[in-house]
Amino acid sequence: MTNKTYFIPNIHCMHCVMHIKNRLNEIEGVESVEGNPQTREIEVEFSSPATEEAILQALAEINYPAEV
Ligand SMILES: [Cu+2]
Repeated sequence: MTNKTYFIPNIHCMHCVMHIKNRLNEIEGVESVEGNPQTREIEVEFSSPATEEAILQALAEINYPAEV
């Protein structure tokens, strides 16, 4: 299990966090997604077959790119 925290500048509110959660939970292997609209951070727990690359790509696709 890998645990990663991403800073996502485009997060403005809980709605943004929910949108991100829904999208990342579609990825097979993503175990949990927690987000904080105040810090604009998303914490993702995942394991195979999910990859960090797939998570970063999904975030970019919905216009919430992570700052890495
Ligand atoms: Cu929002």
